Amino acid sequence: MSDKRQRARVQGSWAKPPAKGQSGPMGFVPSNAASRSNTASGSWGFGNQKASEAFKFHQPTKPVRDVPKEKVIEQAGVYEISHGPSGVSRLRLWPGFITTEEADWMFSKLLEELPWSKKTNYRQGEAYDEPRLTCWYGELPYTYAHSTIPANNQWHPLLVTLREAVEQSSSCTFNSLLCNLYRNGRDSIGWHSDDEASLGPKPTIASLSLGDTRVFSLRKQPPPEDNGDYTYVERISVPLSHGTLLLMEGATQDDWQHQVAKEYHDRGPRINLTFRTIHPEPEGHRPGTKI
Ligand SMILES: O=C(O)CCC(=O)C(=O)O
Repeated sequence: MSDKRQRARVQGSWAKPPAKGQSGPMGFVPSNAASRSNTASGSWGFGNQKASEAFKFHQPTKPVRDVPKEKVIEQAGVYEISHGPSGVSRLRLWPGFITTEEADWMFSKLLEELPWSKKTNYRQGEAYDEPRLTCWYGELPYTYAHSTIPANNQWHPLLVTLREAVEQSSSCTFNSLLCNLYRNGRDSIGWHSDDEASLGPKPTIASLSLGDTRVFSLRKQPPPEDNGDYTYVERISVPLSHGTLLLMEGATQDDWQHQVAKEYHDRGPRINLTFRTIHPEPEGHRPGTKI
C-alpha cells in the first residue's frame, strides 16, 4: 500500500502528510506529541487552558428529558393510546373501509354536490378564514372557534348511506356530520380537540377519508407542571388514505389534540367526513366552549 493510501485508511481525511524529515514510529507522529496531548489548543478555541479544566463535568441542574419518538399507526386495529385519570384513549383504524372503486365515485360526487363554503372563525376578537372548506349536517347548529354553523337537515342521500354504514360497523349512532374539504396540501386544520360541551363527555368521533392521503397527527396534552409546553409529549401520526375509517373514542378528546398540518409538496384534494353526536348546549353555557 502506498504511504498516501495507508494514511487515509489509518487517519481518515484528517491525516496530514508528514513534515519533511519527521520520524515517528508510523513515520508521521510529531516528536512533541506527548506534551501537546494534555493541552487543548488553537483551533478548538480553548487557548492554553488545561484540558482537564475545559472538560470538567457539571451535574445538570434539571433532569435530562428525552423527546419521545413519534409513533406511526397504519395497520388496521384497535389502539389504546393512553390510560390516564380521565380513562382510556382509543383509536380504531380501518383502512379500506370503502373499496377504492366506490371511494373514487363517492369522492367525485361529494366534491361536486356538497354546499362547500369557507367559515370565518375568531381568535381573541380577530376574524380569520379557515384554511379549508366545510359544510355541516345536523338538527342543531354547531359552534366552535367562536362562530356558529346553522342547523342543516338537508342530508345528501350519499351521506345518509355512509352514516348508516359507519353506524353499523362502529355500533355507535351519530346525528351530525362536519365535512372538511382540503383543496390541496396548503389546506389544513390546526391543533385542537373536539371537546365542546355540545359533543357531550367522552365523545366518539368517526372520521372517513376520501381522496389524497393526508397525515393525521395527535399529540398528548402536557402535564400541568409543563405549563402548556408540548416539547416532551407523546406524538402519533396516522396516514389517512382514500376509503379509511378512523374512530376516536374514550378520553381521546380530553387527553389528546389532533391536526392535519399543511404539507409543502403536491397534494390533491381530500374530503374528510367527521360523524358526531351533538346535544343541545347546556343551559346558561356559552356555545362552543368546554364544560
Ligand atoms: O381532516 C381530518 O382528518 C380531521 C378533521 C378534524 O380534525 C375535525 O373536523 O375536527
